[in-house]
Amino acid sequence: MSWWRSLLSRRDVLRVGAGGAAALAGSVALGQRGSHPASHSGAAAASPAPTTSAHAGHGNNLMVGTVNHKRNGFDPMAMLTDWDWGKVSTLPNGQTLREYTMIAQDKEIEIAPGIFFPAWTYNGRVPGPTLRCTEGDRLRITFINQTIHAHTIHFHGVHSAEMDGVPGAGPGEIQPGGRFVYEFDAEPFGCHLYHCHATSLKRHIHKGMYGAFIVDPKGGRPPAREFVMVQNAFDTNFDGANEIYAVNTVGFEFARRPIPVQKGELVRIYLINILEFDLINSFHLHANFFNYYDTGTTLEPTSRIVDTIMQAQGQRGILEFKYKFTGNFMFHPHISEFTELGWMGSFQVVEPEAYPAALKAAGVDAGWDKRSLQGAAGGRS
Ligand SMILES: [Cu+2]
Repeated sequence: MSWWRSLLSRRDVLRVGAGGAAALAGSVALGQRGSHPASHSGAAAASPAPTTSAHAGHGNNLMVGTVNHKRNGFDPMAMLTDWDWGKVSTLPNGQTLREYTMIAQDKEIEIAPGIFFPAWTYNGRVPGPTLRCTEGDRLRITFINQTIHAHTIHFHGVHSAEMDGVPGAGPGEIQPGGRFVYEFDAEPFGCHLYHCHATSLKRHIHKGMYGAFIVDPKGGRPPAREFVMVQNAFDTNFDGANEIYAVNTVGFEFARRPIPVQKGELVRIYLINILEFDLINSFHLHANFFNYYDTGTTLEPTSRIVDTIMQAQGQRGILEFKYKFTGNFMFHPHISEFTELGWMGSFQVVEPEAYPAALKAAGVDAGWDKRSLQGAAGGRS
């Protein structure tokens, strides 16, 4: 496998992943704008059929083939809403205790059709589980290292030095076969991040050891349809630059399967940038403007009515918007190269009566729909 990796440029990787056909993923993806992805076989939403080379160049194919989510053990669409609330109990002082288990595991994952990446993971997935809690909860995270490298978990937030998950503090790096229990109170509320902080830091991050850490304000946020999007990328030939870009790991996944939302409802996105090697990433929404809550630590927007925001490495924020019109609307970074290399998707905005069909087309069920509705009236558990 490795001989060709070293020969390929960033774009060539996608072409080979597309089965060697002339599937110019980026330009075709952009050319697809405005069309209905479910209307052509190569981009069928629920179960995209592998496209033959005869379809290449047709103009509606984002990439040939599809990713085997079952083999990966995770699905980027499911990841939008699969909050991990932990095992919940109450401490003698009345405080809510949430207990999580995080296991470091090595695993080969498919990040674009036919492109496999030897990842280092938390719980066998990239990004790791979306840990979610409420400000003031006591969090107890048991970390078990089942790999052959030393790892840690470093949480963004407020905690003691011993719980910082960096070499030289507390237990430092957790060695192969080792375990440690991180414990601290969740503060402040916001859209945070956790990641491995073992050395070399960039290696542990680009291999996939990170995830979302969402702390809700005590009073919750207004009810909304909520999604977590982790902007990530993969250096497939280990040359210190990324070849595949995505949200929630799989390139073009939300272009192949647009995310269903209803016209007029409040949509809230927890957006996290965990790129390695590239200094910034960005998020641009089509046919709409949004309010932005930088780091999510305020209940008032820090930017209003914007259509593009920029995030440096490790930056996070919350976006809120409503769609006025039905249709298929793209979102992508306003860094065209990243868009062409996989970081592009769309929302399928529908009238309420068309919503069940849109859920079906996206390959999700009523459970996904229920989990996506959060906030003060949402399903906090
Ligand atoms: Cu690590």
